[in-house]
Amino acid sequence: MGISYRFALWTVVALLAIPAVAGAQRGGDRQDLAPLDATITLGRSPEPPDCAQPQDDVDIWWDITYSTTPSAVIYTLVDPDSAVIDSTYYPGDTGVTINRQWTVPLNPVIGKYWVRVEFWSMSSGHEATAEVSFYVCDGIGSICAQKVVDANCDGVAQAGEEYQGWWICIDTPWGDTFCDTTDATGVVCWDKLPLGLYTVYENISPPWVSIFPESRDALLDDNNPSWSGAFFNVNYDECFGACCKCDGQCVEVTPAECNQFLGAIFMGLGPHCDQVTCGEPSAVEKTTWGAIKDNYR
Ligand SMILES: [Ca+2]
Repeated sequence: MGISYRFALWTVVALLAIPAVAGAQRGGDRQDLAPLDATITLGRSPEPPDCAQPQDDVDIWWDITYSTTPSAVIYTLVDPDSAVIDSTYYPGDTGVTINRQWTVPLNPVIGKYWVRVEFWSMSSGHEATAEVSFYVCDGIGSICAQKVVDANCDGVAQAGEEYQGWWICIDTPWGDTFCDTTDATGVVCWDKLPLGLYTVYENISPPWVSIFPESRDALLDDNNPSWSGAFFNVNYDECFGACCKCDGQCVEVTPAECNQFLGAIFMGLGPHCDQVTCGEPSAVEKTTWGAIKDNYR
């Protein structure tokens, strides 16, 4: 009696449980079919690496696309010390499209500020967050870099060898990287930079070979707020080739450099030393080569 009663009871519980589980699954299906989370498009001006100075207005705007019922939008502005210096709670859908400003105070904390926008909905709670940064400074400087390529393979930068469309990058004092391409005069500039220490560099990959340093430090301060420098490359495949010197050794140099080696044979553009076999030097050639080397020392 006891056993069959318990069996019957478990059966009832199990039968009751089936619709509950099924219902939960259907509910889960409805969740899966729900539209995607909200999307926040958030912008500000000036955009880094440009910076805003005291009394400048920073424009902040956002637009939120959503398919749920908004419960709130929360705006927060955080300074470089992580202090919240401005915030607004927009109830319901009052904050889904906003244009607002923040004016830099007279003695601001210098550095990188963060704008944070959160979207909350009735059904999903916290749906989306967007963040952007902007720079606040108390003085501006500039960095200009020029790109030159050695088109005539003479190892010297000449007028007309400026190069358009080359990527130059800067790392800012606050750890961000910005890159841009050179214009028709081979120049790229950033004009409204916060003062501080930057790294200015180019990214080189074969066949390009740098003649000037690939990376330079640029310190912008009150006395020297502007920095300029050049980056000079040569195209290895176009300007270098295997050169068999009279001592039987091979070096990869330019034709002009190869000509300095009396009796040397330039193997032309392209071939590398591992692709050519230089002849064995004769005793006379060895002697000659030794004399030439002495002359070049
Ligand atoms: Ca040149």
